Order: sequence, then C-alpha cells, then structure tokens
Amino acid sequence: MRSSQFFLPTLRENPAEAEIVSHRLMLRAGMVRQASAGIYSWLPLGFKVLKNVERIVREEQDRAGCQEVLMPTIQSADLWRESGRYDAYGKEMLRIKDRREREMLYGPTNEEQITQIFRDSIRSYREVPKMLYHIQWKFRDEVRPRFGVMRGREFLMKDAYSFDMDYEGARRAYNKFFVAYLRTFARMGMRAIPMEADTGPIGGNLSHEFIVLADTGESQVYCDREFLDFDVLGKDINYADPAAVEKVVNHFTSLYARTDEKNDQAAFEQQVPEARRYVGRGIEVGHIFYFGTKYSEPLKAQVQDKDGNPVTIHMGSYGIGVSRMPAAIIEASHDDNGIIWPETVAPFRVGLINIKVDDKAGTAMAEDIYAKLNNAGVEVLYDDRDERAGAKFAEMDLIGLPWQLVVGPRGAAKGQVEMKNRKTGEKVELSVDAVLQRLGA
Ligand code: P5A
Repeated sequence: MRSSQFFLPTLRENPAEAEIVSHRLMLRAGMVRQASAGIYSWLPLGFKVLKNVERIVREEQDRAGCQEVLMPTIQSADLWRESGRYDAYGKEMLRIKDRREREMLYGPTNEEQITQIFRDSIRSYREVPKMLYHIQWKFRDEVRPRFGVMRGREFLMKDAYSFDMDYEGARRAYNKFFVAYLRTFARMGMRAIPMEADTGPIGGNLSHEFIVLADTGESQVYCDREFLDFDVLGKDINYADPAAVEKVVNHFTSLYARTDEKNDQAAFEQQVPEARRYVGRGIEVGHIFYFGTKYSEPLKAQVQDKDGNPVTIHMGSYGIGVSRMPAAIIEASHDDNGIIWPETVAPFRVGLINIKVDDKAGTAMAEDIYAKLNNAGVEVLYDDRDERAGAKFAEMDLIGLPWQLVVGPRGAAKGQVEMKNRKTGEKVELSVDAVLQRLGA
C-alpha cells in the first residue's frame, strides 16, 4: 500500500477526550473514530489490526476443537423471558420494538440463543460434547463507556459455548478454553494471567478472568510473578489428551492470582513469598464461566443418555473482547513516540520510507524494494509522499509497524538501506538483498 493512496487520517495533537494512552494513540494513528458515545468506526489501519486479532482468536478456537457459527445481533425478548434474564438484565440491555410491536433486543451475549439452537437440534448423548463459537457485535448500554474501544457500548466479542453430559465433561471443556486462551493472548505478544473471578450476570460458580498487566487497567490485581515465566507456546498442547490439558491448567490455578473483588490479603501474603508478589493494574481481555444448568434447565435443553433417560445439559461460556484487544495491546506495548505492534497483529509488517521523492536513484531503489516485498507477500506501507522526512519518521513511529526501511539519496548512492527495529530502536545499514533476506522475501 502506498501512503499517497492510503486512508490514514493521523492527528498531530493529542485529542482532549482521550484519557488513556491507547485511546489517544488509536485516534492519533487514524485507527478508529467515534460515531457516538461508546460506538466506533474502524478505519483501514485499525480494521487490519482487528482482523489480525480475529484470525488468531479463530485459529486457536478451531485448534481446540470449537466450531464456528454466526448468530444474529438481534434476538427476541421471549427467548430471554424463558431464562428469566429479560427483566434481570436491566438498563444495560438495548430493547427495541419491530413494526409489529414485537419486543426485540440487541444481544449483550448469546447464552439463550445458543441454548435454543442446541435444544432444537441435539437429541442424544452420542452427539455430545459440542463446542460452538462466533465472533459477533454486542451491545451493552454501559453506564460509563470510556477509554475508547476499551469499554465501548457496541463491541466485538468472541463468545463460545460448551455442552456436556455432566460436570466432569464440562470441566474438560473449561480446561480446553483455559489453555486456548493462554495461547491466544501469548500469540498476540501478551501474557494474560488467569484470575479467579466473580460471575456477575452470566452466573455459575466457576470462573476465571484473563488479565493483561498494564498500569492503566481498570482492575487491581494481586498475583504471583511465577506466572510470567511459563511458556505456553513452546509446548504443543494435545487437546485430545485431557490429562495434558489439565496439567497446564493446574499449574496456573495452583498460583495465587486474584482481582480486587476476590483478593484475600492474608492468603496472598501467606501463599506468595514477598519477592514474588505482584500488585498492580490489569485489563480484562477474556472471561470464562462454568454455569452448569443455569440456562439448559429453564430452556429445557436435554438429551437422552445411554439408557434413554433425559439429562439436562451442562454448559459453560467463554468470552474474548476482540475489539478491546487492539487497545489492550497498545497499553502493554508503546513508547513516547507511538505504538509498537507485535509482528503477529501489526497492520503492515514493514514501513518503507522514501526520504526524498525527487531523488532518482533513491526513488528507483524504494520502488524496487516495494515491488519485491509485495511479490513475496510481505505487507508493506510505502511512504511515497512528497513530505518532510521528519514528518514521515514521526508518523511511522506513531503507527508502530515492526520494521522501518529508510531509503535516501546518500544510502542509495552506496546501494544501502537503513533498517530499523521499531521495538528496540536498533538500526543497521544493509544492501537491498540483505534487507529482503532478513524479511524472508
Ligand atoms: C462469556 C461469553 C460474557 O459475556 N458470555 C458469552 C460471557 N462474558 S463477559 O465477561 O461479560 O464479556 C467477555 C469479554 O468481553 C469483553 N467486554 C468488553 N469489551 C469492550 N467493551 C465492553 N463494554 C466490554 N464488556 C465486555 C471483555 O474482554 C470480557 O472479558
């Protein structure tokens, strides 16, 4: 993509309404724009990141054996009356009437909807267990939408649901999601720590929040630093082996990690040696629940067991804040100059800057590199505009692409390009061939 053609409305000044760094940087880098309170449009740069987050979430759900579906955003009030949540949900639910005066709602979550689908389609224990997910927009009329897409009213969630014959089965499903979540966040360059949590309006008695440590997070957390050393990606997890999955889960659940609401200071101090205690802030990026028969009971989601007896299905639900993710990543990865994208979610892998567009040799070199990277399938944003070099550098740092290539008249004369690592700031002078080789092109 050429910067001269790309829709990238960056801002020089800090927007006054942005209180935290990710909101500021997402507006400044032209990633999102507010439509109304807590409701955002995603512009090309932001949308690319959102799609990358979605892709990683999807790959890890699929790997764990979860199947993708797509349920609607609009649901019927009657379905929610069956579970008793239509009244219980209160003002956070956006309620709508259609032209026939039928009561509808914009879904804040999909437990009822998926339970209805299951109930109407599955009859026998032979078809269980099942795990289903979708990635769909939600609406929650939050009292205080704030921090941009971090706490929106309309937001994109990955929500998954598991169906099992009994508690043991449901626990195996819970463990799979637990591990899939560790992997998902690690692939985005983040360490999310599972913490025992309250279940709120979703219900049930077993629940973990996945929290990314960041100073600006909304949650206060107390945990064991040991978490930070565990490598979840280094080990290939075999989801078909429940014992192997359970082992990973047990490692984490044996370590102390609680948010404010659940913290027991005496237990924290007793269980965690002083040198290993971490007290700080965090961002909730995921939340998993086991709630047994809370929805299957009132919605009568039953299957026949081996002996033909009806069994009420045991369920869990598992959420990731997909549209919160880009903001959470920025909170965890930025510097004074802007965003620092991990390679896996970066909107482009490479930013190519041509310092002086009226220099023949430099421009020929930049065009050559651009063509070769494109041919090799390396995503590159090529700043080919007639702008001041300083402004180009500042914008590249702001939008945070992992690698910057700088071509100028002096280097071009020697056949050299400067390659900068956005994260470390390290710069090296290389030939075009060497640059392409380093980028795998
Ligand atoms: C689990 C999946 C649920 O809704 N039902 C289906 C369960 N859980 S949750 O904790 O309420 O939400 C799951 C994740 O969604 C993100 N999230 C939000 N993101 C942006 N703006 C919001 N207002 C918002 N509310 C929730 C969080 O990452 C949360 O962990």
